[in-house]
Amino acid sequence: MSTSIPTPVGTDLSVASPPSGRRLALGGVLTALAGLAVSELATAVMKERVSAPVAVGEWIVDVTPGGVARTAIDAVGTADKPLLLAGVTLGLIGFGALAGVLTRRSPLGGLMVFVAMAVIGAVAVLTRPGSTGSSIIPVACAAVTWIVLLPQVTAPPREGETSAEERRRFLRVAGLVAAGSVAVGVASRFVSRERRLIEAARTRLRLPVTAGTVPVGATIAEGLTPWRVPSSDFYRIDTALVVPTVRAEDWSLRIHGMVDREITLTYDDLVQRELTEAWVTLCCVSNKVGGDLIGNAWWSGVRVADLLAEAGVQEGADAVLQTSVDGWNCGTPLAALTDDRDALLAVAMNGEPLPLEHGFPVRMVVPGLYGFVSATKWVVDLEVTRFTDFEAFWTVRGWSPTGPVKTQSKIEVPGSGDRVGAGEVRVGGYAWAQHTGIEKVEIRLDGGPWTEVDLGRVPSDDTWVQWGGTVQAEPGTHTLAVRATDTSGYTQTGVRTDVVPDGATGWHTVEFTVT
Ligand SMILES: Nc1nc2c(c(=O)[nH]1)N[C@H]1C(S)=C(S)[C@@H](COP(=O)(O)O)O[C@H]1N2
Ligand SMILES: [Mo]
Repeated sequence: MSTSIPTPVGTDLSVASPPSGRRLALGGVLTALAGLAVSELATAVMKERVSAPVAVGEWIVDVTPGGVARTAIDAVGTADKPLLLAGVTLGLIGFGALAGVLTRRSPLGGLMVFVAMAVIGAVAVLTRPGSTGSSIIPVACAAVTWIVLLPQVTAPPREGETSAEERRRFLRVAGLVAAGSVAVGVASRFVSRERRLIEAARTRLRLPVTAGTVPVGATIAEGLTPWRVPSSDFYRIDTALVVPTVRAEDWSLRIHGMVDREITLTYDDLVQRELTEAWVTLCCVSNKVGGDLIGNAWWSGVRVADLLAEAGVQEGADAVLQTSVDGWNCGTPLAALTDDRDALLAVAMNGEPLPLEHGFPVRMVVPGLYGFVSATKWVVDLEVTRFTDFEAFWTVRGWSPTGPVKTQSKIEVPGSGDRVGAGEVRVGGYAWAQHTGIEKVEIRLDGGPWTEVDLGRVPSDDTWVQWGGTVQAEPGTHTLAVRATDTSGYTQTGVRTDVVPDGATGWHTVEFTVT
C-alpha cells in the first residue's frame, strides 16, 4: 500500500533553495521604499521644512560645481526639482536593490548599504539652513524601518520549508511591506496637504488684533530668553502625535452642562465679539526647577467669563470640563473662568492667528493655572459641571485635579557650567507667580546671605518678571541660588519636590566657574 500523499497539481514540494538575486533585489527595493514612506510621514507630522530626499537633492546641488549645476538647470529648465527628486528616489531604489542582493553573502552587507544611506540622509538634512537636531528624526525613522524590514524580506528558507511554502511566505511579507508603505505614504500626503491648506488659510486670516508692545523696563538683564517669547520658540506640550488640523470655518464651540442656555459659537461669532488682549505667562506643571517649559506671550481673545455669564451658570457648579477636538480634556475651577482675570478663548498669539501647534483656531488661556488644567488647545467643548462628576485626562494618570501655578524662579545667566571672568559677574533670570504677582527676588552665592536683586517692570501680575543683578566672585567654582517671594508674602520653599502631582518646588541653583 502506498503511504504517499497525492501531490496537488502545480505545488513545488522540492526543498526551498536560497532566494534568487531577483527576489533579494525586490526585497531590498521594498525595504528602501518603506523607509522612504515612513520618513515622509515623520517629516509631515513634524512639519519639517524639507524631507530627507529633498535635503539630499539640495545637498547635491550645493556640492555640485556651479558650472555643472547651471548647465544642468539650463538643460532641463523648471523640471530641475522634480528631476532631481526623481533621481534621488531612483538612487534610493538602486541602492535598495544592491542592499538586497548583498544580503546573499551576509545580512550585514545589505544593512551597511542602508546605514550608509541613513548617514548621507542625516548629513544632508543637518546641513540644510534652519535645521535643528530633531530634523534628523525622519531619517532615523527610515533607518529603523530599513534595519527591521531588510532581514524579513530577504530571509533564507526555513529548515525543511518547501519551495512553495517559502514562496508564499515571501509574497505575504512583501505584500505586507508594500501595502504598509502605500498606506503610510498616503497618510503622509494627507497630513501634509491638510496642514498646507490650513496653514495657507491661517496666514490669510485678518483678525482685529494688535501685536502688543513689550513694556518699557520689562527687560533689565542681558542674555536671557526674551521677555516676550516668539511664538516659534514657545514651548509646546500636548499629547497629539499629529497636530490637529481644524479649519476656522469648521470650528465651533459648545457651552453646555449646568447652564440655563446652551451656547454654540462659530469662529466668526467669536472674532466678532469684543476682543480682550493681555500678556500672560503660560507654564507647564511638568516644568522642573530651572526648566524651560514656560513662555510669555501677548494673547488676544474673548473673555470666557462673559460667555459663561450669557449661558447662565447654575447653582452648584464648580468646574468647567474643557475638551479638545483631539479628545484631550481638562477640568478648570469655575471660579478661575468667571472672576475678573483675563481667562481668554484666545484666537491670536503675539498678534498672529494661533499657530497650529498652539491650538489653532481657538485655545484657552487662564492666568494663574498650569496648562494641564486650563490651556486647552483646539478647544471645542466647555461643559459646566462639578469636579465630583468627572475625571480629566491627567487626573486619571495620577496628576492633581486642580493646578494653581506655584511661585517659582530660575537663573538663566550664568548657565550651569559656564566659565566667566573674575570681578563683577552679571546674573539674571525670571520669577513668576501668575495672578498673584512677584514681590521680590533674592539670590545667594555659595550659601551666603540672601540679597535682593532688581526686578523688571511688568504690566500685570499675570506675567513672569525678569530679574537681574551682579555678584562679586573670586576665581574658583561657585554656586548661585535664587528664590522669589510673591505678593501674598509667600517665599519659595527650598524643599525640592517632584513635578507630579501638582508642580515642582525648590530653589534653582547653578554652578559656575570664575577664571
Ligand atoms: N488639546 C490639548 N491641549 C493642551 C494639552 C494637550 O495635551 N492637548 N496640553 C496642555 C498642557 S499640559 C500645557 S502645559 C499647555 C501647553 O501649551 P503650549 O503647547 O501652547 O505651550 O497646553 C495644554 N493644552
Ligand atoms: Mo503641561
